[in-house]
Amino acid sequence: MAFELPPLPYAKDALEPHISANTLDFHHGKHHNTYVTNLNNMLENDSRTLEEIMKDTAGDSSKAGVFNNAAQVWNHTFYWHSMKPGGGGKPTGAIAAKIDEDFGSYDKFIEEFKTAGATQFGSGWAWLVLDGGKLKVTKTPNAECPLTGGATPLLTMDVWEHAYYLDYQNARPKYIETFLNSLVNWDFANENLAKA
Ligand code: MN3
Repeated sequence: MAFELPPLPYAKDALEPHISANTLDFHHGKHHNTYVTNLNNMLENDSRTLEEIMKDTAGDSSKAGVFNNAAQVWNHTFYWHSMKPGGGGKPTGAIAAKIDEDFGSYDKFIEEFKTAGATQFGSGWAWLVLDGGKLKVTKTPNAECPLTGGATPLLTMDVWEHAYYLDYQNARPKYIETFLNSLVNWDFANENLAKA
């Protein structure tokens, strides 16, 4: 079974002006697609799911290539769904109540998420996860994903330079601010929380 590049859940220009069609063209059409191609080149007739491959190979340096490509395929698909046209701002529903409960306030969550994204040195990801029944903000380097450590990802933000360089150059904090104010998809976080 070969893995396939999942289509974006919206049109390529749907996140403009915050994320350009040009960025999504490269990020989805080239970067994400390359991880799919690499993974298929490394695995032949593998019947495992992406999640199974990630859990089987995480932390095994002899399987780093397979892990990195599988996790990058998974993380990017999760990231596309973590944004939506007209997204951003305060959450509603169960996630809103749980944010107040576990972080103290929405503003406190925002502060932690911004800090995680801004302080992830080099390439990586900022996450909102459910871990041991509590919401937490975490960051991971490179391709790493909290699900291999037993947490349930609810939202993610790609902070690799290719996610924002064409639109924001080196201004990662401006991209993070825009992600939170104008893009984040709280419906997706609520769906993930409901399934957890
Ligand atoms: Mn990326």
